[in-house]
Amino acid sequence: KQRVLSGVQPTGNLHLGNYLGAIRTWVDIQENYDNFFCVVDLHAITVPHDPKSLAQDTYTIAALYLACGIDLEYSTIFVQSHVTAHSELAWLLNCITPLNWLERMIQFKEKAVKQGENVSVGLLDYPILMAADILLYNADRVPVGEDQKQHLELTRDIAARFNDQFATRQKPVLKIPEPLIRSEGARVMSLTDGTRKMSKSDPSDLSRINLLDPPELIDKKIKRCKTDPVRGLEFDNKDRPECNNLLSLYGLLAGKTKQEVTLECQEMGWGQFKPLLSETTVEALKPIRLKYQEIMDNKDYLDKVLREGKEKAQTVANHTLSEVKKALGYLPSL
Ligand code: AQP
Repeated sequence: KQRVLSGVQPTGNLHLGNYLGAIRTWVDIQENYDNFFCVVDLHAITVPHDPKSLAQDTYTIAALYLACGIDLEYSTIFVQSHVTAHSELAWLLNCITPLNWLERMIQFKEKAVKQGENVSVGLLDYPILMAADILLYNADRVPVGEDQKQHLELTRDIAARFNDQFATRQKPVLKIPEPLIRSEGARVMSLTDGTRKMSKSDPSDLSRINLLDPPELIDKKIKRCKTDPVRGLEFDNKDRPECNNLLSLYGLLAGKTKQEVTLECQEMGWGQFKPLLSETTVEALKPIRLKYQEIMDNKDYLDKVLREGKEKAQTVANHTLSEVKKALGYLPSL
Protein backbone atom coordinates (compact mmCIF):
# COMPACT_ATOMS: atom_id res chain seq x y z
CA LYS A 1 0.00 0.00 0.00
CA GLN A 2 1.10 3.56 -0.62
CA ARG A 3 1.73 5.75 2.40
CA VAL A 4 -0.18 8.86 3.48
CA LEU A 5 0.91 11.43 6.06
CA SER A 6 -0.86 14.55 7.28
CA GLY A 7 -1.43 16.54 10.46
CA VAL A 8 -3.13 19.45 12.19
CA GLN A 9 -1.76 21.82 14.80
CA PRO A 10 -3.15 21.66 18.34
CA THR A 11 -3.92 25.36 18.43
CA GLY A 12 -7.44 25.35 19.82
CA ASN A 13 -10.36 23.56 18.34
CA LEU A 14 -10.82 22.38 14.73
CA HIS A 15 -13.05 24.33 12.36
CA LEU A 16 -15.00 23.39 9.25
CA GLY A 17 -12.03 24.38 7.05
CA ASN A 18 -9.75 21.88 8.76
CA TYR A 19 -12.47 19.24 8.56
CA LEU A 20 -13.63 19.73 4.97
CA GLY A 21 -10.19 20.64 3.60
CA ALA A 22 -8.21 17.89 5.31
CA ILE A 23 -9.69 15.42 7.78
CA ARG A 24 -12.74 14.43 5.75
CA THR A 25 -10.39 13.47 2.91
CA TRP A 26 -8.24 11.43 5.28
CA VAL A 27 -11.30 9.49 6.39
CA ASP A 28 -12.54 8.95 2.83
CA ILE A 29 -9.27 7.57 1.48
CA GLN A 30 -7.85 5.76 4.51
CA GLU A 31 -8.81 2.23 3.51
CA ASN A 32 -6.67 2.44 0.38
CA TYR A 33 -3.48 3.59 2.10
CA ASP A 34 -1.15 3.00 5.04
CA ASN A 35 -1.81 6.25 6.95
CA PHE A 36 0.05 8.28 9.58
CA PHE A 37 -1.85 11.20 11.09
CA CYS A 38 -0.02 13.31 13.60
CA VAL A 39 -0.92 16.11 15.96
CA VAL A 40 1.79 18.59 15.02
CA ASP A 41 2.48 20.13 18.41
CA LEU A 42 6.02 21.26 17.51
CA HIS A 43 4.44 23.49 14.87
CA ALA A 44 2.05 24.92 17.45
CA ILE A 45 4.78 26.91 19.21
CA THR A 46 5.95 28.76 16.09
CA VAL A 47 3.54 31.51 17.18
CA PRO A 48 3.04 32.57 20.82
CA HIS A 49 1.21 29.79 22.70
CA ASP A 50 -0.20 29.09 26.14
CA PRO A 51 1.69 26.27 27.95
CA LYS A 52 -1.37 25.71 30.16
CA SER A 53 -3.49 24.51 27.24
CA LEU A 54 -1.03 22.77 24.89
CA ALA A 55 -1.38 19.27 26.36
CA GLN A 56 -5.17 19.49 26.55
CA ASP A 57 -5.39 20.82 22.99
CA THR A 58 -3.24 17.91 21.84
CA TYR A 59 -5.71 15.45 23.39
CA THR A 60 -8.57 17.38 21.78
CA ILE A 61 -7.16 17.07 18.26
CA ALA A 62 -6.30 13.38 18.67
CA ALA A 63 -9.83 12.69 19.98
CA LEU A 64 -11.32 14.68 17.09
CA TYR A 65 -9.36 12.58 14.58
CA LEU A 66 -11.03 9.49 16.02
CA ALA A 67 -14.43 11.19 16.33
CA CYS A 68 -14.30 12.26 12.66
CA GLY A 69 -13.81 8.64 11.64
CA ILE A 70 -10.09 7.91 11.53
CA ASP A 71 -9.95 4.14 11.92
CA LEU A 72 -7.02 2.52 13.70
CA GLU A 73 -7.31 -0.51 11.45
CA TYR A 74 -5.89 1.60 8.61
CA SER A 75 -4.33 4.57 10.35
CA THR A 76 -1.78 5.44 13.00
CA ILE A 77 -2.39 8.49 15.21
CA PHE A 78 0.52 10.00 17.12
CA VAL A 79 1.91 13.20 18.63
CA GLN A 80 4.74 14.82 16.70
CA SER A 81 6.86 15.79 19.74
CA HIS A 82 6.79 12.18 20.98
CA VAL A 83 8.88 11.12 17.98
CA THR A 84 12.13 13.03 18.34
CA ALA A 85 13.25 12.21 14.79
CA HIS A 86 11.04 15.10 13.56
CA SER A 87 13.17 17.76 15.26
CA GLU A 88 16.37 16.00 14.32
CA LEU A 89 15.59 15.67 10.63
CA ALA A 90 14.36 19.27 10.56
CA TRP A 91 17.82 20.37 11.72
CA LEU A 92 19.59 18.32 9.07
CA LEU A 93 17.28 19.69 6.35
CA ASN A 94 17.81 23.24 7.66
CA CYS A 95 21.43 22.93 6.76
CA ILE A 96 20.82 21.97 3.13
CA THR A 97 17.97 24.40 2.37
CA PRO A 98 18.74 27.86 0.99
CA LEU A 99 17.35 30.65 3.18
CA ASN A 100 15.66 32.39 0.27
CA TRP A 101 13.44 29.33 -0.34
CA LEU A 102 11.86 30.00 3.05
CA GLU A 103 11.66 33.76 2.73
CA ARG A 104 9.42 33.28 -0.31
CA MET A 105 6.71 31.41 1.61
CA ILE A 106 3.39 33.26 1.53
CA GLN A 107 2.19 31.96 4.90
CA PHE A 108 5.38 33.19 6.57
CA LYS A 109 5.06 36.61 4.99
CA GLU A 110 1.40 36.91 6.04
CA LYS A 111 1.91 35.72 9.61
CA ALA A 112 5.20 37.63 10.07
CA VAL A 113 3.49 40.92 9.24
CA LYS A 114 0.97 40.30 12.03
CA GLN A 115 3.71 39.66 14.59
CA GLY A 116 6.12 42.44 13.74
CA GLU A 117 9.42 42.28 15.63
CA ASN A 118 8.40 39.28 17.71
CA VAL A 119 8.35 36.90 14.78
CA SER A 120 10.33 33.76 15.68
CA VAL A 121 12.93 31.85 13.69
CA GLY A 122 10.57 28.88 14.20
CA LEU A 123 7.88 30.54 12.10
CA LEU A 124 10.32 30.92 9.22
CA ASP A 125 11.45 27.34 9.73
CA TYR A 126 7.91 25.90 9.89
CA PRO A 127 7.96 24.51 6.31
CA ILE A 128 11.21 22.63 6.95
CA LEU A 129 9.73 20.93 9.99
CA MET A 130 6.74 20.07 7.81
CA ALA A 131 9.09 18.64 5.18
CA ALA A 132 10.72 16.53 7.89
CA ASP A 133 7.28 15.27 9.04
CA ILE A 134 6.46 14.09 5.54
CA LEU A 135 9.84 12.78 4.42
CA LEU A 136 10.42 10.71 7.56
CA TYR A 137 7.49 8.47 6.59
CA ASN A 138 8.37 8.18 2.87
CA ALA A 139 4.87 9.50 2.23
CA ASP A 140 3.50 9.06 -1.29
CA ARG A 141 0.51 11.33 -0.76
CA VAL A 142 -0.16 14.29 1.52
CA PRO A 143 -3.85 15.27 1.81
CA VAL A 144 -4.10 18.96 2.76
CA GLY A 145 -6.09 22.11 2.04
CA GLU A 146 -5.13 24.54 -0.71
CA ASP A 147 -3.26 26.82 1.74
CA GLN A 148 -0.55 24.18 2.21
CA LYS A 149 0.23 23.74 -1.49
CA GLN A 150 3.29 25.97 -1.49
CA HIS A 151 4.75 24.20 1.55
CA LEU A 152 4.35 20.87 -0.20
CA GLU A 153 6.15 22.11 -3.26
CA LEU A 154 8.98 23.18 -0.98
CA THR A 155 9.06 19.69 0.58
CA ARG A 156 9.42 18.20 -2.89
CA ASP A 157 12.24 20.63 -3.73
CA ILE A 158 14.08 19.85 -0.50
CA ALA A 159 13.83 16.10 -1.05
CA ALA A 160 15.05 16.44 -4.64
CA ARG A 161 17.97 18.61 -3.56
CA PHE A 162 18.95 16.16 -0.83
CA ASN A 163 18.85 13.23 -3.23
CA ASP A 164 20.85 15.18 -5.80
CA GLN A 165 23.56 16.09 -3.35
CA PHE A 166 23.77 13.00 -1.16
CA ALA A 167 22.31 10.03 -3.01
CA THR A 168 22.36 8.44 -6.42
CA ARG A 169 19.59 8.51 -8.99
CA GLN A 170 19.25 4.73 -8.71
CA LYS A 171 18.99 4.77 -4.92
CA PRO A 172 17.36 7.99 -3.66
CA VAL A 173 17.17 8.39 0.13
CA LEU A 174 14.06 10.57 0.32
CA LYS A 175 10.76 9.87 -1.45
CA ILE A 176 9.28 12.84 -3.31
CA PRO A 177 5.64 13.15 -2.15
CA GLU A 178 2.57 14.18 -4.16
CA PRO A 179 -0.01 16.57 -2.74
CA LEU A 180 -3.61 15.39 -2.54
CA ILE A 181 -5.83 18.46 -2.70
CA ARG A 182 -9.48 17.82 -3.53
CA SER A 183 -11.32 20.56 -5.36
CA GLU A 184 -14.34 20.56 -3.03
CA GLY A 185 -13.62 21.91 0.41
CA ALA A 186 -9.99 22.78 -0.35
CA ARG A 187 -10.63 26.40 0.57
CA VAL A 188 -13.42 27.05 3.07
CA MET A 189 -13.90 30.78 3.52
CA SER A 190 -14.62 32.92 6.60
CA LEU A 191 -18.26 33.48 7.59
CA THR A 192 -17.61 37.18 8.03
CA ASP A 193 -15.59 37.76 4.83
CA GLY A 194 -15.96 35.44 1.86
CA THR A 195 -12.63 36.52 0.40
CA ARG A 196 -10.56 35.24 3.35
CA LYS A 197 -10.01 31.64 4.40
CA MET A 198 -11.69 30.33 7.52
CA SER A 199 -8.89 30.28 10.04
CA LYS A 200 -8.18 29.56 13.70
CA SER A 201 -6.16 32.72 14.07
CA ASP A 202 -9.00 35.05 13.02
CA PRO A 203 -9.69 37.08 16.20
CA SER A 204 -13.45 36.78 15.66
CA ASP A 205 -14.96 33.42 16.63
CA LEU A 206 -18.00 34.40 14.55
CA SER A 207 -15.85 33.96 11.44
CA ARG A 208 -15.67 30.16 11.81
CA ILE A 209 -17.73 27.15 12.81
CA ASN A 210 -15.81 24.90 15.15
CA LEU A 211 -16.52 21.19 15.15
CA LEU A 212 -17.37 21.31 18.85
CA ASP A 213 -19.63 24.37 18.76
CA PRO A 214 -23.00 23.62 20.40
CA PRO A 215 -26.09 23.82 18.12
CA GLU A 216 -27.25 27.21 19.48
CA LEU A 217 -23.86 28.74 18.71
CA ILE A 218 -23.81 27.31 15.18
CA ASP A 219 -27.26 28.76 14.63
CA LYS A 220 -26.17 32.15 15.94
CA LYS A 221 -23.04 32.21 13.74
CA ILE A 222 -25.01 31.33 10.61
CA LYS A 223 -27.71 33.89 11.43
CA ARG A 224 -25.05 36.57 11.73
CA CYS A 225 -22.83 35.53 8.82
CA LYS A 226 -22.19 37.95 6.00
CA THR A 227 -24.53 37.77 2.98
CA ASP A 228 -25.55 40.17 0.20
CA PRO A 229 -28.73 41.89 -0.98
CA VAL A 230 -28.94 40.07 -4.35
CA ARG A 231 -32.07 37.94 -4.98
CA GLY A 232 -31.58 34.21 -5.62
CA LEU A 233 -28.54 32.09 -4.74
CA GLU A 234 -25.76 31.01 -7.11
CA PHE A 235 -22.29 29.43 -7.24
CA ASP A 236 -19.20 30.92 -8.86
CA ASN A 237 -20.22 34.57 -9.10
CA LYS A 238 -16.98 36.29 -8.13
CA ASP A 239 -18.90 39.32 -6.91
CA ARG A 240 -20.72 37.07 -4.43
CA PRO A 241 -17.95 35.19 -2.57
CA GLU A 242 -20.08 34.68 0.55
CA CYS A 243 -22.88 33.15 -1.50
CA ASN A 244 -20.49 30.72 -3.20
CA ASN A 245 -18.95 29.74 0.14
CA LEU A 246 -22.25 29.14 1.95
CA LEU A 247 -23.71 27.11 -0.90
CA SER A 248 -20.51 25.05 -1.07
CA LEU A 249 -20.66 24.42 2.67
CA TYR A 250 -24.26 23.31 2.37
CA GLY A 251 -23.44 20.91 -0.49
CA LEU A 252 -20.48 19.37 1.35
CA LEU A 253 -22.31 18.95 4.64
CA ALA A 254 -25.53 17.65 3.08
CA GLY A 255 -23.63 15.34 0.70
CA LYS A 256 -25.23 17.00 -2.35
CA THR A 257 -23.65 17.87 -5.69
CA LYS A 258 -23.31 21.41 -7.00
CA GLN A 259 -26.09 20.71 -9.48
CA GLU A 260 -28.45 19.44 -6.80
CA VAL A 261 -27.74 22.45 -4.59
CA THR A 262 -28.28 24.84 -7.50
CA LEU A 263 -31.65 23.30 -8.32
CA GLU A 264 -32.74 23.30 -4.71
CA CYS A 265 -31.55 26.78 -3.74
CA GLN A 266 -31.46 29.05 -6.79
CA GLU A 267 -34.84 30.61 -6.02
CA MET A 268 -34.28 30.90 -2.27
CA GLY A 269 -33.67 34.05 -0.28
CA TRP A 270 -31.25 34.15 2.65
CA GLY A 271 -34.16 33.97 5.10
CA GLN A 272 -35.02 30.54 3.78
CA PHE A 273 -31.48 29.29 3.14
CA LYS A 274 -29.86 30.17 6.47
CA PRO A 275 -32.07 27.93 8.65
CA LEU A 276 -31.49 25.09 6.15
CA LEU A 277 -27.71 25.53 6.35
CA SER A 278 -27.85 25.79 10.11
CA GLU A 279 -29.89 22.61 10.52
CA THR A 280 -27.67 20.71 8.06
CA THR A 281 -24.49 21.81 9.85
CA VAL A 282 -25.82 20.85 13.28
CA GLU A 283 -26.91 17.43 11.98
CA ALA A 284 -23.57 16.79 10.23
CA LEU A 285 -21.54 17.69 13.32
CA LYS A 286 -23.74 15.95 15.90
CA PRO A 287 -22.19 12.46 15.59
CA ILE A 288 -18.69 13.97 15.79
CA ARG A 289 -19.54 15.85 18.99
CA LEU A 290 -21.07 12.79 20.64
CA LYS A 291 -18.19 10.50 19.69
CA TYR A 292 -15.68 13.14 20.82
CA GLN A 293 -17.25 13.30 24.27
CA GLU A 294 -17.19 9.54 24.59
CA ILE A 295 -13.47 9.42 23.74
CA MET A 296 -12.53 12.31 26.02
CA ASP A 297 -14.30 10.55 28.89
CA ASN A 298 -11.89 7.65 28.43
CA LYS A 299 -8.40 9.17 28.64
CA ASP A 300 -6.82 5.75 29.28
CA TYR A 301 -8.00 4.65 25.85
CA LEU A 302 -6.69 7.83 24.23
CA ASP A 303 -3.31 7.43 25.95
CA LYS A 304 -3.12 3.86 24.68
CA VAL A 305 -3.87 5.01 21.10
CA LEU A 306 -1.14 7.64 21.30
CA ARG A 307 1.38 5.29 22.93
CA GLU A 308 0.88 2.62 20.28
CA GLY A 309 0.88 5.28 17.56
CA LYS A 310 4.19 6.61 18.81
CA GLU A 311 5.81 3.17 18.70
CA LYS A 312 4.71 2.52 15.12
CA ALA A 313 5.68 6.01 13.95
CA GLN A 314 9.04 5.85 15.68
CA THR A 315 10.06 2.64 13.95
CA VAL A 316 9.47 4.12 10.50
CA ALA A 317 10.87 7.57 11.33
CA ASN A 318 14.06 6.31 12.98
CA HIS A 319 14.82 4.13 10.00
CA THR A 320 14.60 7.06 7.56
CA LEU A 321 16.59 9.28 9.91
CA SER A 322 19.43 6.78 10.07
CA GLU A 323 19.47 6.51 6.25
CA VAL A 324 19.69 10.30 6.01
CA LYS A 325 22.53 10.46 8.54
CA LYS A 326 24.39 7.71 6.73
CA ALA A 327 24.05 9.62 3.44
CA LEU A 328 25.37 12.77 5.13
CA GLY A 329 28.41 10.87 6.34
CA TYR A 330 27.85 10.85 10.11
CA LEU A 331 29.80 8.48 12.36
CA PRO A 332 27.12 5.98 13.50
CA SER A 333 26.13 6.25 17.17
CA LEU A 334 28.54 4.18 19.30
N1 AQP B 1 -10.07 27.41 5.42
C1 AQP B 1 -9.58 26.22 5.10
N2 AQP B 1 -10.10 25.54 4.05
C2 AQP B 1 -9.62 24.30 3.72
N3 AQP B 1 -8.61 23.69 4.40
C3 AQP B 1 -8.07 24.34 5.44
N4 AQP B 1 -7.10 24.00 6.32
C4 AQP B 1 -6.93 25.01 7.21
N5 AQP B 1 -7.79 26.01 6.93
C5 AQP B 1 -8.52 25.62 5.86
C6 AQP B 1 -6.37 22.74 6.29
O1 AQP B 1 -6.41 22.17 7.58
C7 AQP B 1 -5.23 21.41 7.81
C8 AQP B 1 -4.65 21.77 9.13
O2 AQP B 1 -3.98 22.97 9.01
P1 AQP B 1 -3.06 23.56 10.11
O3 AQP B 1 -2.67 22.61 11.13
O4 AQP B 1 -2.03 24.34 9.41
O5 AQP B 1 -4.13 24.41 10.75
P2 AQP B 1 -3.98 25.80 11.09
O6 AQP B 1 -3.04 26.50 10.16
O7 AQP B 1 -3.77 25.84 12.54
O8 AQP B 1 -5.44 26.19 10.76
P3 AQP B 1 -5.74 27.53 10.23
O9 AQP B 1 -7.13 27.83 10.60
O10 AQP B 1 -5.36 27.58 8.80
O11 AQP B 1 -4.81 28.37 11.16
P4 AQP B 1 -4.13 29.74 10.88
O12 AQP B 1 -5.15 30.72 11.25
O13 AQP B 1 -2.99 29.70 11.82
O14 AQP B 1 -3.74 29.79 9.43
C9 AQP B 1 -4.30 21.68 6.62
O15 AQP B 1 -4.35 20.60 5.74
C10 AQP B 1 -4.89 22.90 6.01
O16 AQP B 1 -4.63 22.96 4.62
